[in-house]
Amino acid sequence: MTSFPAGFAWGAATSAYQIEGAAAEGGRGPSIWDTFSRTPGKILGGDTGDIAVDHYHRFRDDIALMRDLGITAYRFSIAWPRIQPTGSGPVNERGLDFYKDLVDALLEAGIEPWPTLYHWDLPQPLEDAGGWPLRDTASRFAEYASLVAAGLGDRVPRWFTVNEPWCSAFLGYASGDHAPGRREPAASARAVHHLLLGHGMAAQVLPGQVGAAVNLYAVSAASDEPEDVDAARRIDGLQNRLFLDPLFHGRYPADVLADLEPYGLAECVRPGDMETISTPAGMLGVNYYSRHTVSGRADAEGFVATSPFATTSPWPGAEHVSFVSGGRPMTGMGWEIDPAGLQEMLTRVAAEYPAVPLYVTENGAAFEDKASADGVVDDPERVAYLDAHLRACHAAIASGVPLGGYFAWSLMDNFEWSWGYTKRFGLVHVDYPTQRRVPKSSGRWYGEAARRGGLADPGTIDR
Ligand code: IFM
Repeated sequence: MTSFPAGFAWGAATSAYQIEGAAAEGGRGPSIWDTFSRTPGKILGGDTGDIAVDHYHRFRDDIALMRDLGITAYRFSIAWPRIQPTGSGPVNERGLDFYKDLVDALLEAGIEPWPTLYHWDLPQPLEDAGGWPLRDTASRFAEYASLVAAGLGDRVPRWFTVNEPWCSAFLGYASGDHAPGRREPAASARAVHHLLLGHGMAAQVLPGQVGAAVNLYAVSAASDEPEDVDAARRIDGLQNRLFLDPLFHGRYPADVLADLEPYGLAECVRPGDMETISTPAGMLGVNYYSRHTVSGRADAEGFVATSPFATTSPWPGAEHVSFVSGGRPMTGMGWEIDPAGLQEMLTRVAAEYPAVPLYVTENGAAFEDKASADGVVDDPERVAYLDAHLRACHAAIASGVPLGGYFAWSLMDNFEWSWGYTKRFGLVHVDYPTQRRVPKSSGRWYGEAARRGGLADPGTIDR
């Protein structure tokens, strides 16, 4: 057996807007995702998170499902507009109570709660005031964090602040593929700084271990030609170093600052900001899905669909870069499957930003699941994906990387942003009309791995 260290967290992850539903219950205010998903042409099939998978009402069953599978840690997100319906002002007690009940039920089931404060659902009034490009949004986020800390700090030992700030900034404000759907590259550069600042300010008010959860990609140049090497530098800069360097070195990478010069990132930085952003926070969440293979040549052919409706680049200063095939098999999202890239990124982060406890806070795959009439899904491709990526984690740990846990994305099928309900990432199948949940083979496989604390050796029958 390939054994993981004792205490390794075997988790599953979700986020509020993707699963909760109950959009108008418990005093919740509207978020940018409510507005965006109700805008025609933004989401496949006109889907919204209004009902999602109704976790708001079914959370106790979902926790029982996790416990029965063998999952020992649950990463969920707290919806800011449930805690502060307008994004500022006093706490909405009914919203806080929902998360108190959720956390209490998790603890009772022996499952560790790993909340994330911001998984993209900015209260709409804060966007109306300017959104993340506005500096004040970082202060509002810190205020929200202190309300959550006061309400849940007695029972939650670890927190993630912002999830995938690359997506919030660049899909939200440059390409417009995500809420709030703005196509203003200069605003996206300002959003980067204020998301990081918000993280740092929140890290100063949250008790216990705190980290951001960043989406890292391994990046390769399509060839040794200088245009391709430069493309790889730019994409690695925007995707990885733009977030990691400020968090752990207290400075933006000079080459990326230069690339973003026309968009004014440097002008947002005030004295003390970089110290705040690099507040020793205690951990880092790594969300990993794939590798980017990139070319800067004008004749290169390639495309990565960040949304079914993508028209505009989410890469300010690197709009000319093409994303080309690396020749690997792909998931149902068209993302290349590259577990070696996970090992590469974990090893690199541990070397370049030493002594930071790491957690893989998301990893998983959408495939074309076929459910039988009773909702049973046999998904060997997802089992193989999880197995390969967990083995990459194990190899990283064996080489000295301080990796303390892994969270499969996602616990159950859910609202996949601009793809609506057409993409299924779950360990558990959800029949949307009835909301019936049935664990997939991958869910049972993952729960077994969690129970035994390791992976069966290849060739072992593991059912
Ligand atoms: O569903 C998303 C999640 O919200 C953030 N990380 C990537 C997942 C799959 O696209």
